[in-house]
Formats: sequence, structure tokens, C-alpha cells
Amino acid sequence: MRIRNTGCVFYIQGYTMATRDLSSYDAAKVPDATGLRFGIVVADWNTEVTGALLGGCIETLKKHKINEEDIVVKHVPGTFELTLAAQWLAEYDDLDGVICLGCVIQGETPHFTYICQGVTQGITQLNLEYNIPFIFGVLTTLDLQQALDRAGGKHGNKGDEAAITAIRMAALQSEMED
Ligand code: DLZ
Repeated sequence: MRIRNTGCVFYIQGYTMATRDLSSYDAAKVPDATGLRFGIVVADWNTEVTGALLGGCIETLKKHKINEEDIVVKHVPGTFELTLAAQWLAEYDDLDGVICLGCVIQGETPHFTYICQGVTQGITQLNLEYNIPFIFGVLTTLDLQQALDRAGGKHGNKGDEAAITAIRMAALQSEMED
């Protein structure tokens, strides 16, 4: 087996495997988030996982001084619905960014692929069409255990990572607008 250590990712025979803890970051390097207002859209499919993503995301935003009333949470049935609900949030509320949380687990049919493609392209399109960041906090895993490992398990919590990404992108935008 050929293993090349690049610092944060191991390449093993063509596969990449993230070894970084999704919850670990240098808090001192996170920009000041005071006064920011974010939307979160969360899919209820695989709710054991997405509930943990949502909890981590909200806790991390609050840890960086974002007021509870400035975190607007909307639930949708599944990950495929994240894109439209994120667009509605951006249209109907005054937000500095929208965080999309979902979990797609591979099944026996190609449905997994279509949902992943749909949400990836949808969120990418929103990023390009609206003047605020839309964050891709969607787990796409081969099984439930891989998802749980990344929703507060041994690889940290993708919800934490999504919250920090939202703060950094909002800060980058205001830096560029200044
Ligand atoms: C239908 C479906 C399937 C099979 N798997 C998932 C999944 O793993 N994660 C998820 O968030 N949603 C799944 N869905 C539901 C779709 O996202 C969507 O809600 C339905 O296809 C209705 O549009």
C-alpha cells in the first residue's frame, strides 16, 4: 500500500481520506463575528446526524458572539430541498450568509448520486447568483457510521466547520467591500 502524507490528507491508492478534525481550528484566527446574522437550512432526512450538525453549528456561532436571535433556522424534508430553502432565506431575510446542513448516505440505488449532484450544483449556483456566501455543510458518506464520525464523532463535527466557514466568508466579503 502506497501512503503519501501531505500534512492533512492521506492518499491511499487513489482514495483520499480526510484525517483532520472538523471541529479543530485556531479560535484566535477567526474574525470578529459580532453583529453578523446567519440563516441555517437543515435537512430532516438522517435526522440523528443532521440534528448533531445543527447543534454543533449553532453552538459554534454562539461561541463567536452571534446572538441567538440572529440565527434563523429552517427545516426541510431532505438534502435535495436545501437549495430552494436557502434561496428563500436569502430572499426574505437580511442575512450575512446561509449555512446548508444535510447528510446523504449511499444506498443500493443511484439516488445518492443524483441528490449529491443536485445539492452541490444548486448551492454552487446560489453562491454565484447572490451576494452572500452559501456554505456547503453536507455530509456525503458511504454508511451511517462515517456520517456519525463527522457529526460530533471521532472526526469532529461538520456543523462546527460550516459555522467557522460562514464567519470567515462573511468577514472576507466585508473586508473586500470596505
Ligand atoms: C429520497 C432520499 C434518499 C433515498 N436518501 C436521502 C439521504 O440519504 N439524505 C437526504 O437528505 N435525503 C434523502 N432522500 C430525500 C431527498 O433529499 C428528497 O427529500 C426527496 O427526493 C424529495 O425531493
